[in-house]
Amino acid sequence: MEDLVTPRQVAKAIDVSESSVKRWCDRGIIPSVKTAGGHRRIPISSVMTYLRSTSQPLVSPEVLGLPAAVGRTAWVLTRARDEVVKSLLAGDEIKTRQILFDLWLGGRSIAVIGDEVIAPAFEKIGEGWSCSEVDIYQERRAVEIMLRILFELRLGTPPGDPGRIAIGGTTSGDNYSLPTTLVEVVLQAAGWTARSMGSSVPPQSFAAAIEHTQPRLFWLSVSASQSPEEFLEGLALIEQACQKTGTKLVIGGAGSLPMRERFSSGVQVCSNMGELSDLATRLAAESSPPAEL
Ligand code: B12
Repeated sequence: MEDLVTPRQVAKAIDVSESSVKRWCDRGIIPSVKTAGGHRRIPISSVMTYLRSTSQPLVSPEVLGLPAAVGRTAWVLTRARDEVVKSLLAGDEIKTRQILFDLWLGGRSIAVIGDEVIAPAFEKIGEGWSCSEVDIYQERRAVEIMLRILFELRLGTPPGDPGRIAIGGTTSGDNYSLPTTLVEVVLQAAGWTARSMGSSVPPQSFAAAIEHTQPRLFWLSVSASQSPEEFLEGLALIEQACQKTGTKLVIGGAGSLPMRERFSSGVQVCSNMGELSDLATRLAAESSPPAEL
């Protein structure tokens, strides 16, 4: 997917005149930038925000680098999940992308898509793997496909507030990349500048990242089952760094469940992306300057 597109491309994609698109750009209805030569260029994220807010049909999605059928189907979440399982197991990236973009362009939030389609779809794939109905390569390929689509969805969200930084990832021994990437996209969609540091990062290194970056929020995604003693020892280092920098520490993921009772009161536990998104919105409102009367 291209990051910037021309008014002509947008006009073709939504079947309106180029001059209408240029007028919307000039009025700020579709935020755009100008090249050195004075030509308007539109970030894909602006086009997506416009489409989501107006429900304007996407007539030629391929002009914006999206699969030809995007924007044509209104999905029920449970059916979308079943179709995502099928398309992921078949390695059909185009179909998977189409379903997720349809949901998103249809107004579903990334948090809802994550909680109600992506996580349950992978749960099904995990069940298939544990009873040998799904081959390892199918599971690994499904993760790679989903990561690419999440990055594309992130491109579709406006850049976050540079003063509202969030970083996070998974600690040593936890090789799961999908949940931490999903957290990044959910926070980005809530207006944060969010960057996942990836998976299996030693706690000492996370502490260093927190001190260098001074984020407002730090997240830990815990999927792999961990030795509680080892995890809590690492967590203490991360908490210390968060206390120094005034960073909110958020933990989520199934692997954190057995240890939750032992977290200190400074740790905010979230069960899913919906809760995280609500928390991120609340924190953002606390840090915003008061509205002028
Ligand atoms: C893909 C996968 C892997 C891949 C991951 C690859 C990658 N690059 O990410 C790899 C190959 C690493 C893997 C390895 C293993 N896996 Co595995 N894996 C999965 C699978 C199929 C999907 C996980 C996933 O990405 N889900 C998608 C995400 C988005 O959903 P989610 O994790 O449920 O997250 C949601 C919430 O938990 C929450 N959340 C998660 N993180 C956070 C963070 C924050 C801040 C917040 C707010 C919320 C939040 O929000 C999300 C959306 O609702 C699961 C199946 C399942 N049920 O989850 C098995 C599963 C977790 N794996 C399992 C097992 C057994 C293993 C291995 C031990 C296998 C082995 N013998 O080697 C190893 C352990 C690896 C390790 N120590 O890191 C079991 C765990 C059983 C158990 N109860 O312990 C499962 C459940 C499969 C099964 N049915 O048996 N796995």
